[in-house]
Amino acid sequence: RERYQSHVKRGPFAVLSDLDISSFEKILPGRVVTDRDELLYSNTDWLKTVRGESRVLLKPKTTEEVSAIVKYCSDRNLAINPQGGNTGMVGGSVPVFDEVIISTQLMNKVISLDTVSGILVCQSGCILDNLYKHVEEHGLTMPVDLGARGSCHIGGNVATNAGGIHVLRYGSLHGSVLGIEAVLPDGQILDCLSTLRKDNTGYDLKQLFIGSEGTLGIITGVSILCPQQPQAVSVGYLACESFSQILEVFKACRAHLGEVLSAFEFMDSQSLALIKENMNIENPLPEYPFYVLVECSGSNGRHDEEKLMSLLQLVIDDNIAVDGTIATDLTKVKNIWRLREACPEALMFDGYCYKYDISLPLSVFYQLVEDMRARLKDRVIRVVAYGHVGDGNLHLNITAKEYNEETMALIEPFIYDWVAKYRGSVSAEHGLGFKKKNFIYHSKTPTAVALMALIKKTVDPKGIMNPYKLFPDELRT
Ligand code: FAD
Ligand code: 2HG
Ligand code: ZN
Repeated sequence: RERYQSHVKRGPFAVLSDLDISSFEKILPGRVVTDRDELLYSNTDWLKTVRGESRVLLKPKTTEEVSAIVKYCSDRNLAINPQGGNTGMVGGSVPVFDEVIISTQLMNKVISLDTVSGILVCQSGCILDNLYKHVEEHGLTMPVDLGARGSCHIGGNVATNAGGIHVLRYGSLHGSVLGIEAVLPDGQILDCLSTLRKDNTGYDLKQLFIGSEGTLGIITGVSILCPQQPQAVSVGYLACESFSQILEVFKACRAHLGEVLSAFEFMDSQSLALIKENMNIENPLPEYPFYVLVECSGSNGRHDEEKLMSLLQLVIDDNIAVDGTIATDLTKVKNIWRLREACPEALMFDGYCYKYDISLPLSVFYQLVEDMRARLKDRVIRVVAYGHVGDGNLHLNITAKEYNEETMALIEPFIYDWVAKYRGSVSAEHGLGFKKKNFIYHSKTPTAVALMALIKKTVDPKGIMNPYKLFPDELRT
């Protein structure tokens, strides 16, 4: 806490009183949490790197209840922290000081599913994995998928514009979310919960909420277009000698797998060492510098499998991959995905993790990792890189026994300057939250940031909605 408390000042908000607690009790009988243990969990982020000190956690069940508590907070000038599954990676999901936590965990109802159009309407607190199970019963799937699927909420996914493993196939949530219902910072309900594919009646307000990280209001309902569930999924796991070979494999996959290509992920050898050392997960292939995971899914399993087999043969014959294996049955497919999805958790066992989620042109993608290794030498335990290479999204993680000021000074702002030099993004998919907000200018122009601040000021003039997040310190309202 001390590390950042000295840099951030508490805003001019009211301090929670006993009267506030009893007023919340009247609106949400039995759903006002002041228990220390439960609060500690909601005050601490998944990575265990930031912690707030909120004294109350509210669990509404309906949009009207959210509206009533937000209106109360607005009238009292109490700051609010919207919270979904608390799996966010940039410190956005937990309070910085004593903000009132409003959790969507009891807003977990599916409202409707149109099985002809594939349009799902649900409350924002539905856990992503539960939505998968629900729509799969009707031959559909979700257009977003990520390792945190068992805990994250669809509202949190939308609020962060979560990317994940299937952006390559289904695009981002900006395309698949059709409507949003949100409670604005003064308690008004904004009903944009459209189920229309086409609606050009003025500004598309829902887009503002996608990726707004809880700063414009609390998303209470989501309408989302679900694709057809693939009949079969097969996965190829290949080894390469160099990063440029990975790019060649990607090119080959795009050319030869076409419409059945659904994910293209990479890991370097340090990632494989990480999961072996910290979670005892074995690499099924011998040691090589790089690995790629290619997923195919479509309506004809045998056809996809044949395509993947011939792709594997082609990349080996052309010397752009050195080894590989294919999995078609569910357990093997899951085991291969486990190699990639275990990485975030495995990092935690080292101690402290300096986490970076960046977009870069593929031509310089891995160069940053090498520059970082050369810069940090043996100051750290490891520098590992994996990510959604098919989307140009690198996850660069540096671990050490504990946080160190001098190490940090070697990493930042060097890494962000490097990214800005190549016109990359300092946050590809995790958002800015609390941890990255002061680097926004590395990826956005002053004019763009000023317009964002103007929108924030208009929607949330008191600045109560997730303060200290997304905007750089000097622009905080
Ligand atoms: P939270 O963590 O609770 O909140 C995240 C942000 O959204 C906060 O700013 C919060 O205030 C805001 N928020 C939450 N709910 C609402 C709401 N209803 N209304 C308004 N604001 C709200 N992210 C990716 O993009 N791609 C990945 O591949 C990916 N993989 C992950 C793997 C693991 C193991 C973990 C732990 C995380 C991963 N993440 C990934 C990060 C994280 O899961 C996503 O950002 C996720 O979408 C957050 O959802 P959540 O419900 O946990 O939201
Ligand atoms: C993933 O793709 C997540 O696994 C987490 O976005 C990334 O651990 C990370 O840095
Ligand atoms: Zn990711």
